[in-house]
Amino acid sequence: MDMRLVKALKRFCLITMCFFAAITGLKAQDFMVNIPNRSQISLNGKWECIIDPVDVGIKKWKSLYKDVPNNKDHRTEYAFISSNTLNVPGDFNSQRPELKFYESTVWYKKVINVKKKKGKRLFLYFDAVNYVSDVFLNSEKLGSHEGGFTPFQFEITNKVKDGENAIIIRVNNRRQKEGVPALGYDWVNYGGITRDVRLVETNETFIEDYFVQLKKGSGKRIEGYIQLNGSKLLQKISIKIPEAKINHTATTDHKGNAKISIDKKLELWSPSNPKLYRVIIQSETDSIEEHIGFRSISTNGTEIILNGQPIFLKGVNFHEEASERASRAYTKEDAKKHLNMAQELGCNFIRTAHYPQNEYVVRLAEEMGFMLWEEIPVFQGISFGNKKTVTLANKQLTEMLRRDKNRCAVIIWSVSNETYPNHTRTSVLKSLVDSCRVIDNTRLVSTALNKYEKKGNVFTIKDDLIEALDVIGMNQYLGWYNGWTVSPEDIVWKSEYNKPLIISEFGAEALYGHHGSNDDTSSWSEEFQETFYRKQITMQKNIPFLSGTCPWTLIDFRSPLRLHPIYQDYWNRKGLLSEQGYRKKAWYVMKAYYDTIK
Ligand code: GCB
Repeated sequence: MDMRLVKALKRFCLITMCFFAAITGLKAQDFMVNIPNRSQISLNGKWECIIDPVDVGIKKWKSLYKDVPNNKDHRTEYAFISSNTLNVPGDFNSQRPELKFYESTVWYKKVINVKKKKGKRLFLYFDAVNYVSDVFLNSEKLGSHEGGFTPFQFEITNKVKDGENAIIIRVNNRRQKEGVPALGYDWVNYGGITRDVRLVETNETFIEDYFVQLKKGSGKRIEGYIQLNGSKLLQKISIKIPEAKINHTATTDHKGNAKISIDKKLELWSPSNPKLYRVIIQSETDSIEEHIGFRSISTNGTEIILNGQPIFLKGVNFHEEASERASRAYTKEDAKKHLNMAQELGCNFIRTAHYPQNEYVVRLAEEMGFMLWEEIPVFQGISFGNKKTVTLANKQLTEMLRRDKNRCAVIIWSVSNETYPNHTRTSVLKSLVDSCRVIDNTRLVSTALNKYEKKGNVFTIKDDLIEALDVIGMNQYLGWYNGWTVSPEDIVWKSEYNKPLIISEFGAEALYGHHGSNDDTSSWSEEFQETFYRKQITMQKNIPFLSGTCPWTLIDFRSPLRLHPIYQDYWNRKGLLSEQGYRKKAWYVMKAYYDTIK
């Protein structure tokens, strides 16, 4: 076994022990994968709500599920009423003007009608809720989940009753010093049940999880596992890929796990040929299917290699925000809009900054042929010295990998964005990199750094974390935050590592339709942004170890940090597109550059 993996395994065991030690109270369970293709009822729609700025309800939740007065003395001051609702999915901030920058508690309630079936199990599955959720069924607390961008589930088979049941959720999006992300970040802290909610039905023993991808470094060996959940754990299982004439069988062990290894020459997925195969996984008690692609990804010195060939990542960043309606994005149509724009720009790569975005984005990107960089919101100001924070970061990472490990489009897992180098931070981030490699060693691991050494015209990349990474991500804002202290054509980038570099962010602000000086940073003009892009491209073309680049960002996005009343008005204006999708001049510069790269 590769020595790097052995070391990673040792460190991983240590973290896992700490992780379990830190778990207290009722937590969400490991969730099932491939949720879109499970038997389910959508719980989307109108949910009753109570806006609770000072968290009064925390002591009263027991009475909340039956809010009808049962005698004359029963006071219903604290109650759900049917006319007070919020849409789910959807952030609460954009649904009412008074909640625009609200960061506290909202209670949600939905009554569901259930008819229990013998031999079936029921789960409440949340695609994501930001940030802390406490989930109740009737008068019982099911558990809690922390983290705003990954799924969680609770089994309710033995708790639900025939007929009406009330699901109640306390959602709190208050920033926390020890949270992930922590206190400061440059996007709106959209709170609420921001993604789909589902009532999922499974068989008594069901296929809970599987990993079906090409083995690292191989173009033709599929390796992975299938995991059952239930009481009949010893079973014969099969994996079929009809188009490739694969019908592989195996037997699960007493823990319900079967390893798989299949040799077959397959048509490989790539941006120019996003080939996906129909994959059917069956056990004696269950069956599930989805479309899966196969590709190999590796590095060779400073190059990124896809299916044996070097590839340049023509990227772009975007937030999970429907800018045109100033809210969190959550539909397939929202995803399509962003991805179409990225395609028109000429991209083959997307950095889904700064957190795992919804499955519509990831699955559609894969179908359209985009390679993806997925990241957890370990963003600046993280309390790396705090155990709870580290556990939480590790948990979010595990959840992101669990959900998306069968998406071949994901070529890079990123463990952080712009963290300040010091011993504690570096050792925590290295441990997160180890976790990635243990769970999934088929992909590249990176992180977005933003520190480099500057001597005259020489900019040197140096960070102790880099030895643990496959790819260096660098956010640099030369020409915007820092000015051009040296002419772009004279800048020499050096790296102490023989690894590929991706410029994971660069950008400057301009208000669409506003014109002015092209060399005055405070002009906020399209001309300034256009010239800035020309200069950046000139500089980037001179970096011999550059393997990809990602403008910040595709489209203007809302941010409470952006206060200029005329040009920003709570919008970060670094988009190549305005919030309504109009192209700024810089868009054409970037597109022309991408069109020259084959
Ligand atoms: C960054 C951050 C990103 C910000 C951006 C900016 O370095 O990673 O989240 O939005 O800069 O516009 O300043």
